[in-house]
Amino acid sequence: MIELFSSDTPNGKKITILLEEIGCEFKVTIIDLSKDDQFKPDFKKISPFSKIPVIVDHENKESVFESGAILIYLAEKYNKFYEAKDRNAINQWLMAQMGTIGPMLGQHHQFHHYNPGKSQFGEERFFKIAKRLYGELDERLSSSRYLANSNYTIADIATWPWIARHEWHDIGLKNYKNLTRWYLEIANRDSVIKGYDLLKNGSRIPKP
Ligand SMILES: N[C@@H](CCC(=O)N[C@@H](CS)C(=O)NCC(=O)O)C(=O)O
Repeated sequence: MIELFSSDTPNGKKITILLEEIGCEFKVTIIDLSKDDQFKPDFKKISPFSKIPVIVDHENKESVFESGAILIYLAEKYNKFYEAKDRNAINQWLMAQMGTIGPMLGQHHQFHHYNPGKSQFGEERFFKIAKRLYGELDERLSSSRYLANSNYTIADIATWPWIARHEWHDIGLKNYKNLTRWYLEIANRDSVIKGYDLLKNGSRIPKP
């Protein structure tokens, strides 16, 4: 059984979506970031930077932190969405999510969604970067069905929950037709619908 320590955020949803896709037994233990649960000593033992998500694999007692490492661990363990022959391409798109797409859209959330009016520089900078990312993803998806290649992989699973925050981004997802095609195709998967609803409170995927 896999235990996922998480919150209802894009990084958290990556993992519930993959777990639903794999169909393995799992349970979610909520780490309430608003109550600083992430700083509790027991959690810090498995999460050195006090961040969600983390998994514990109760079969072998291994724990894994960092969402990209968790996706790779689960995909390798269950041999799904990470085909050996495609790994070079999948790794590049997965690392682009981890190093660029997530951190930049995360900053856009901070300045544009959570703290508007506090820094004109921050708002403008990250709005511009987020818009550029939409364009770059749209361009990639004009020549490839999914991010890494023609198969749905952990690179898509890592990126999709960030685009699912499109209402916060205020960029107009529907103006990016390839990105919208990819977004909706993934949004219609049963496991994505279930994994998106991490808290099991009926949360529904926002459509463009
Ligand atoms: N690179 C990390 C980022 C994880 C991350 O930023 N988690 C946030 C929530 S999405 C968090 O736990 N923040 C709490 C904190 O930093 O105190 C990953 O992909 O796992």
